[in-house]
Amino acid sequence: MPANLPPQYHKAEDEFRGASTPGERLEKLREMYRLLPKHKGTEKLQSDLKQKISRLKDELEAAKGSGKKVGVSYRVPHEGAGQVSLVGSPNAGKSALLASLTHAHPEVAAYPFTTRAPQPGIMMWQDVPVQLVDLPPISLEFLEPWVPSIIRSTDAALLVADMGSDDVAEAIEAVLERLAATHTELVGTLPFDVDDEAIRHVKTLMVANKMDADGASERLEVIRDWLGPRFPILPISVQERQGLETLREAAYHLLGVLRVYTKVPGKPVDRSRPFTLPIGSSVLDLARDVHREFKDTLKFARIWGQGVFDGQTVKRDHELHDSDVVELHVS
Ligand SMILES: Nc1nc2c(ncn2[C@@H]2O[C@H](COP(=O)(O)OP(=O)(O)OP(=O)(O)O)[C@@H](O)[C@H]2O)c(=O)[nH]1
Ligand SMILES: [Mg+2]
Repeated sequence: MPANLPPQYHKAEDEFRGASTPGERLEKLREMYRLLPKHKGTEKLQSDLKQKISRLKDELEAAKGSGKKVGVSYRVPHEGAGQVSLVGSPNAGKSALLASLTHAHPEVAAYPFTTRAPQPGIMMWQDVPVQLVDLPPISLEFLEPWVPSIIRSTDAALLVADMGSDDVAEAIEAVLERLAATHTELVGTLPFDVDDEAIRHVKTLMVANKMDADGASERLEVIRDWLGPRFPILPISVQERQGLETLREAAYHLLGVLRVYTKVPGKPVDRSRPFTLPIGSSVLDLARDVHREFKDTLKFARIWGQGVFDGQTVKRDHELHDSDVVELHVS
């Protein structure tokens, strides 16, 4: 890669990587080509870009010609402390849930198969941003081919069930079966040992929505008997705004992370943005996230929080706890 490319080129490239539709990707590739200085040193890049543009154009043409969305694939760049997919049967209230927990404005409708593309939104739990991704529904007859790969690449899932429907059990079974057929297993607890590397286990909370509907409590009993051993189940009603605060917290805990605040020696704590790291992380792991070089230059840390006295000096391998304040001392 030639080093002297203009910053606008790198910006277009970043946008290309973040684009979620083939149309957007094509537009960004064309922009990159336009911005690329045309000289001997960029010849290889010019030809790569031209090839990519022509391949993508073919794909889009083929999709138009057959009237089908051929080659559509979506990627949702991860944001916040973790990404949680909204998975479930048609009409369960996934989009309504996204709309009530984030600032996103997905289409919500009283008929099934409303959502056609992934729609991300940021949900705050206290001061931690968690990314939710609304997805098209899954049923026995219908599964967008790109949906399992998004679910496999997220950190956790909410399995949204429609407690207003008499067919809720069959609908959930269909979701679980269709995903299992793609080696994607929704589970309440991640297995300790995985024999088959092809299988991706996704930590899941079941969200029993529409608890305001007639007959919902009876259906919940049936679902609890069946799936209670497999998933934690949280009853909610998006419509009545019941259980939503509990859900925010539960969704955060699904991620298996802790948050810590950093402090520069002699300065006040930076409470504007917590760092989030996997539970079990050490002071050294935090240092690595704060600055790439800190992993080599970190000498010790001082901590305010659980299991230490205020400002206690700790070593690099000290295990962090939620809400700790950490002052990193580097050489
Ligand atoms: N009674 C009741 N209706 C709800 C509740 N939550 C959502 N709905 C309604 O259920 C219908 C479907 O909601 P959506 O959010 O579009 O459902 P979805 O799961 O995104 O549907 P697809 O995009 O087709 O998969 C809408 O009419 C919502 O208003 C709830 O808690 N109670
Ligand atoms: Mg929807």
